[in-house]
Amino acid sequence: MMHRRDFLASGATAVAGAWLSPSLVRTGLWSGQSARPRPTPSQLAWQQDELAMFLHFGVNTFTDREWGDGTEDPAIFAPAKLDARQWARTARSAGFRAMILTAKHHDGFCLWPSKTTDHTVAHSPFRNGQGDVVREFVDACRAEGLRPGLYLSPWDRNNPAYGDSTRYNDLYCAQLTELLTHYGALAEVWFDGANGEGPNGKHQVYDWPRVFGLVRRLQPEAVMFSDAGPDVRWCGNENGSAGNPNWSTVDPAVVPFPGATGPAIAPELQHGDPVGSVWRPSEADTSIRPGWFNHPAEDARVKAADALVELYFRSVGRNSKLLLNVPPTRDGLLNDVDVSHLTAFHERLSSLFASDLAAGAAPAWRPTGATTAELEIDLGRTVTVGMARLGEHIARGQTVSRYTLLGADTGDWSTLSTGSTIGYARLDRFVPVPVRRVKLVIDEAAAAPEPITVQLYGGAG
Ligand code: FUL
Repeated sequence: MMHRRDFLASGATAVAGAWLSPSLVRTGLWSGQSARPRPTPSQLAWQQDELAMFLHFGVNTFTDREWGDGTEDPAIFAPAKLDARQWARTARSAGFRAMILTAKHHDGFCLWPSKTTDHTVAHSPFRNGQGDVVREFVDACRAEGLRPGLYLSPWDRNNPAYGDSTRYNDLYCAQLTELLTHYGALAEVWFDGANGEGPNGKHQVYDWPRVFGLVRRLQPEAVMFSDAGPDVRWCGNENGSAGNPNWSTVDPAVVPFPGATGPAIAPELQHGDPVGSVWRPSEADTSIRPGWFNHPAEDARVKAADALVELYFRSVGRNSKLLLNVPPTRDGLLNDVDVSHLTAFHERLSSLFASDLAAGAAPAWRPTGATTAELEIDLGRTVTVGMARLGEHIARGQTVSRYTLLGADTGDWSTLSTGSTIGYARLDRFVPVPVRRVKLVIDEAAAAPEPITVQLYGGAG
């Protein structure tokens, strides 16, 4: 199996923190506030989802593999109890706002009755060959108030056209057109950079401008995910950890196409670029299980609530969005173990964030220089604080690069936490302390900072 993503992840570890030391202001590279990139309404809505569920499902579910080789017989695809409403109900009740289904993985098997190939559900026993998993998926999403997204693997190990670049690009665009025109509005289209073409002589040159243009034309509201965006970027690893710092701006020239490799890629994906010219926030994807597809042998290795809460802090809590994979079983249902861990995860988050101790207080915002500021909150009473959620008003861009959070009861200020970027959300946990006043100092920013939202919680929980 190819490990391009592991390779990138190791690079990311090595450079973490590289952005922290030099003074961002002293670089003199900052452009004015008005020139800084901002999100489109679709990018903003995407980030506000916070949690999306990924569903890896297909012939691999039946062969117990992670990467099918394309020789699978469609007859093996027989999810007798498939219930997409159960997927969507589980997602919604666990606090997820979007879901993304693998309409086609690297094995080339299409979960919808594509006219472009026979390697589809139409040639499987599922609903006697009359079924359409993509249809059931989007209908279930809409019924439960979730925003649907689709994954269509560019790498296709089944299709004979693969490697005959023009022919396959036509076919890939035809498949994409089916997905973009038959199933209503999609919130996200997911392009995987994985490619293990190997020694069979098939090397495909993708036409990414054409692919991206097609999505933009047919579904202008959908965001496109890939290593290279154009709308949202991979976070650079598959363990769901966003970078720290994590800018939502990037230099588009550094990651020119999905699947590009090289030493500059991993740091750009993990950290973004404070002077990047485009808004391309990071999405952190990982699986609730060791594998992306459901393998019964991994039932005892499903991430429990504690691990999921940590994941939330490493992704959403670092200005990213979490795309958590919860793969359906051969029956076509989410496994009870996965469902119970998601329920416990949701209960933990609900109790941690149940009561904002700063609610109702009137924060005082004071610029202290061109790129520095302070915000002070008088809570009017002493409360024990162990956690903070900070947020920039990202509709107007992202600016903060270094901050200090302080608290005081009756005496002097003491430091509660320090950090680098804030962006959409920054979650800090610290030893719970009694405070009456809280002060957020913006020590450094890429442009004049705007008032920050500060929410305070007891923590521990
Ligand atoms: C990778 C793929 O190779 C995995 O199978 C999975 O789909 C993951 C989300 O992306 O690149």
